[in-house]
Amino acid sequence: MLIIELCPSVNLYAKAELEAEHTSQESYCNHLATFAAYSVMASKQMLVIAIAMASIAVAFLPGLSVATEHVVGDDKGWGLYFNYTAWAETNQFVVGDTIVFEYGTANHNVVEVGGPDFLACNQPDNAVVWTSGEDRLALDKAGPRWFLCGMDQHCEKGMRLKITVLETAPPAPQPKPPLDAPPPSSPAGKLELGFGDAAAVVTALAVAVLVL
Ligand SMILES: [Cu+2]
Repeated sequence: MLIIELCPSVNLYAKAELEAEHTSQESYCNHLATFAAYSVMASKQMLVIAIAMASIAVAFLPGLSVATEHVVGDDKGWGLYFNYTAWAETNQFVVGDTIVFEYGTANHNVVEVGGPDFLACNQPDNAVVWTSGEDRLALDKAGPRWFLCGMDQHCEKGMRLKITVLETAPPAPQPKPPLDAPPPSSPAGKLELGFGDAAAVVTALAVAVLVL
């Protein structure tokens, strides 16, 4: 009981264990000091591993692509009085993405057409038509695709959408270097440098943590 009262920060399980093993306060304190040292060492090792894993994930992040689901017209959905040309410009469509048309089925549908029919708001007899009100279309190949609403004069009123599907997502724009900066290295060199930097950061952090 005396030991428990002396060291209130030790958890109950540890207290019971220590009380069973140690009869003197000196013995107990030595044990506690060893225990604390091991704990600190273990937590440092865990931290180093966590930092290394996070750094590796960040280094490889630009190479990973995540499929995006584009809701056409965002919260406005597929309807009249919306600028789908402007909407398409704010989205980047990549093979593997999905576009979703959401609309009331009483008033609208989705018709996929070719370029000339798109321009003329013409719906050919063999055109593919979607009518579910929540049509999910997989963007499975690169290139342009054209969609319009086949009801009434909705296409003429702006209910048409052209998108261009890219094979792969273009690299994220890099911040402009200052004017007196040296010219950028080749793409291959850049890639090596990027990975080297990540490795250097991991090493530096690991050393810093171990020194602490
Ligand atoms: Cu319509």
